[in-house]
Amino acid sequence: MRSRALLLAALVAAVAACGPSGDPDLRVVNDVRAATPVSGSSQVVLTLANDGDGPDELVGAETPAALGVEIHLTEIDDGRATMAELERVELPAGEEVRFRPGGLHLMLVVPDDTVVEGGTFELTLTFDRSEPITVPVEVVPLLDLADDAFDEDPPG
Ligand SMILES: [Cu+2]
Repeated sequence: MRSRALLLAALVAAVAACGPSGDPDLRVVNDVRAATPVSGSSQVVLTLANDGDGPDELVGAETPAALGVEIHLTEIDDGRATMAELERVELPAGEEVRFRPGGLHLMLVVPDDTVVEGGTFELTLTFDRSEPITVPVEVVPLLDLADDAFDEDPPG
């Protein structure tokens, strides 16, 4: 009976050690830019790469320069653009995820007066598994972000 209990303990330990395999290794690829605000909000453009061998998820973002930061996905429905708010975004191992106008993007809600053309502020990204990443963000005219918008890449 004693060896049976030991075997059971070993099995429980083995199952407990079973999480997602591999470790994520996240990196912000490009300079992060935000658009000058339009009707009380501002879109943030960035690309996140996961160079690791395990998955992660973006679960939130915050900045002292706005009331809040939401993760949005723009969808074209009947020729009309609508935005849905997402709770989290998967960052698969070995892949890059782009946040840009017309697709997946981060949106500053009620940006303050530092979010003006030529201004900069800090943005902190939080993840399910990795440590938070803080990056400087440059504010540029919305049209300067248009090159990135509405391309053929499927979002996420
Ligand atoms: Cu949005």
